[in-house]
Amino acid sequence: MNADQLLNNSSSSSSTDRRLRILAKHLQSTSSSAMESNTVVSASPTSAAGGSVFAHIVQAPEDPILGVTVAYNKDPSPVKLNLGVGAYRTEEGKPLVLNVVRQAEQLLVNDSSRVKEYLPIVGLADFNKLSAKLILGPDSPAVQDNRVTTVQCLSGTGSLRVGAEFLARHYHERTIYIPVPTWGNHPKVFTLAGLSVKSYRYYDPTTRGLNFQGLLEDLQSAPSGAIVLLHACAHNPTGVDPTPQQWEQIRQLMRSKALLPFFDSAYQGFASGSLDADAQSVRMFVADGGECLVAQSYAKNMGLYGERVGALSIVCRAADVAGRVESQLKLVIRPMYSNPPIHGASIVATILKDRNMFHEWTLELKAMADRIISMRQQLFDALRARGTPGDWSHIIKQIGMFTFTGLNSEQVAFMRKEYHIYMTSDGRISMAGLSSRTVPHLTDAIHAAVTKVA
Ligand code: KET
Repeated sequence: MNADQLLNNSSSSSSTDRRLRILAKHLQSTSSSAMESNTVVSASPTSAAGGSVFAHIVQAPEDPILGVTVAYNKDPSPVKLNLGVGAYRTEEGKPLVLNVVRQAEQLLVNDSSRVKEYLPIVGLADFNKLSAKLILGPDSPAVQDNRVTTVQCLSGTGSLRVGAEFLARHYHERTIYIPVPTWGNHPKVFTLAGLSVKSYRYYDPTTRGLNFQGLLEDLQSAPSGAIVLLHACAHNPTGVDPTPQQWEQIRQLMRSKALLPFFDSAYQGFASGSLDADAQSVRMFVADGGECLVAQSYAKNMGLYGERVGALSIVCRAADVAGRVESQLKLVIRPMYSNPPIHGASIVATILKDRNMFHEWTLELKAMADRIISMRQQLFDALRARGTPGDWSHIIKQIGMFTFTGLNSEQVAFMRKEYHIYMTSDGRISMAGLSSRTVPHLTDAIHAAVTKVA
C-alpha cells in the first residue's frame, strides 16, 4: 500500500486508522520533499535491477543534527571541528565521562550480587522515584501523594515518544503545539506517535530574544485542552528562555485554557549550573496542583549519551488516576521494546541515592556549565577584538549548550568547506564542543563568513 492508498483506505475513525492516516500524510510530505531535493532513485518494485524487492527504496537524507557528525567523521582535515551535535567536550576536545559515573560503575561491577535479569516494563523503581524527585523537587507534594507515575525510558527521545504515544491513545485533544524553532526531532516524534503538530511563535530573529507577545497570542488561540511542548530550560536551538515572570504568565494562560504542558527537560543543570534553578519552570506548573508530563534525559547532565537513560513522569491530580495511567503506559512500552536497559539507570540511581556522590555530581555538572559559559565569553571577546561586523552580544546572553548565531545556511556551508567547521544548517553551534584552543579558528571562520558571504 502506498501513502495514497493508506489515506483512502482509512476513512473510519478508530485510533489505529487515525494513526495510519497521520503516518500516510507524513510519508507523503516526506516523499514529496525528497523528490524536490532530487534524492529519489525510484523504480517500480517489479522493474528492480537484480530483482531485489527493496530496489524501489529511495535514499533517505541524513538526519539534520546527527548527519553533521557523519559528515565530520568523513573529513580528513586535521583542523576540523564538530560543533553540530550537543555533546560535551573537554578543553582538550575529548568526550568526558564524569568521575562520579566512573565511581558508580565501579561499585556496580564490584557488586557480585547484581544480575542481568529483565527490569520491569516501567524500569528500575529506585531510578524512577529519584528521577521524579530530581525534577519535581525533593519534597514535592505530588511525589509524596503518589500522584506522579514515572517510567524509565530510552533517554529523552524515548520518554517523549512514550508520552506522545500515550496521549495519542488516551487524551481527548490530539494536537500538540511546538515552539518555532525547536529541536528538529520534535515534529517527527510527535507525528509518528499519532499526534498532529502545530506551532507557536517563540523566537524573534530581529531581537534575538523571545517573541513573548506572539507566544501568548498563539497559545491564546489554541483550542482548549491542546498539548503544549515546553523546553524546561536552555531552549534548543535558540538558548532563549522565558524569565520567571514570563513563565508565570504562560502558566496562568495555559491553566485558564486547560492546555496540557508537556515539558522536555534535556538540559537540567546545564542552563544555570544548578539542578534546582533549572527545574523551576516545571515546578511552577506542578505547584498549582494541575497535571503535566515531563520527559527527562540524563544524556547531557550526567554525560550518559549512549547509555540512553531517561524518564517520563506524568503528574496527575490523584493517586488512583496515576496508577491507571501507569497501567496504560505499560501497554505502550511492552510492544515497543518490552522493558528498558538496566546499566545506565543503575548508574543514575547509584549516584542519586548517595549523598556524597550526588554532591560530587553537582560539582562536575557545574564545572561543565561554567566551561560552556566561559566559551561564550571567549568567543564573544574574540569576535569583538577582531572587529567582526554585527552585534554578537547574544553569544553571552543565550543559555545552555548552544548559541543560535544568526549565521545563514550559505555561511554555514562556507565555514564547512573553507574552515572544516561543522554545525547545523540553521547556524546553531554547540558551545560545549568548543575550547580555548579552537576559539581563534572559529573566530576566523565566522569573520570570513560574515564579511565574504552575504
Ligand atoms: N530534547 C531536546 C530539546 C534535545 O535537544 C535532545 C537532544 C533531546 C531531547 C534528546 O536527547 P536524548 O539523547 O534522547 O536524551 N539533542 C541533541 C542530540 C540529538 O539531536 O539527538 C542535539 O540537539 O544536538
